[in-house]
Amino acid sequence: MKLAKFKQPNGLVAAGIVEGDSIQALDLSAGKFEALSDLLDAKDIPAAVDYLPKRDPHALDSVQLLPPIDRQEVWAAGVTYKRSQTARMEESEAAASCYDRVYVADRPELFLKATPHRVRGDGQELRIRTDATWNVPEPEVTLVLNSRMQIVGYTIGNDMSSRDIEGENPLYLPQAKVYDQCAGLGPWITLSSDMPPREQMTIDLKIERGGDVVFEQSTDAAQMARGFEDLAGWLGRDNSFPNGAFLMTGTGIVPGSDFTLAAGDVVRISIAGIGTLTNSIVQG
Ligand code: DO4
Ligand code: MG
Repeated sequence: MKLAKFKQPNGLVAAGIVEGDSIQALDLSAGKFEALSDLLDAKDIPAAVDYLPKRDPHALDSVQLLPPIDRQEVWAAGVTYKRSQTARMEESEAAASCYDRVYVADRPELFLKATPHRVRGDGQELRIRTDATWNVPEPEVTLVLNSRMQIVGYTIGNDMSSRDIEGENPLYLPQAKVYDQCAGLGPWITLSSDMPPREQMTIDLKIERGGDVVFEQSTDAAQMARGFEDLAGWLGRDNSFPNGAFLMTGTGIVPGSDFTLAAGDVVRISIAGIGTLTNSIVQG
């Protein structure tokens, strides 16, 4: 089952269920849910969705999808793949040992990535900071956690990052990672029961510039050095999430050091079991 947020042709925002090429708005109020995050907190989400009245279907390509978030915080894990460890160590000689140590440490790197207003969905623009010169998208399997820190679903995350700022000093990480339009989420949430096993969760990143593909690479979630449950467990330690949370699980794809994103680029991230998140890039 795939759950989304979208703008209906009448302009009203709704939660919806995606089936094939169509989407149907759900009447959340019939289940006394105020928002999609409440539905994601239900004990039995498929049963709750079955119970909710549904409106007439719309063709998916005729509606504007929105990021499937309302009140949750977005967190992210770092240096969970070997490729990320290597890339960070190249970025900053001074901080190399931090990245080297965290890759093998019991405690993972976790950071607050975004609040809802900084997030964009499929078809919306993501941004490069005006003061950054070396930028990349980070394609990440993203866990959808309920308030009990259970993994109820998965979506695609783009952890936009300014490598020059992060490389200058690791203490600048929040500025390299958190700013307006810094996070992509979507196009929807696939419930956990409908996801393929982790070894089959392929992750593909494609970056287009002026109609040409300028970067393309694939990996899969089995390359991760940590488990999804383990990351969710660390996030929930001494930390409560009454509205649930999203947790980006780190990138296994980092373009070479000579590559930077540019305004006008189109970033497509595909993850097996979910779909494709497409965002165009702006700066300033
Ligand atoms: O330590 C910096 C952040 C790393 C990160 O975002 C990642 O590995 O995905
Ligand atoms: Mg990342």
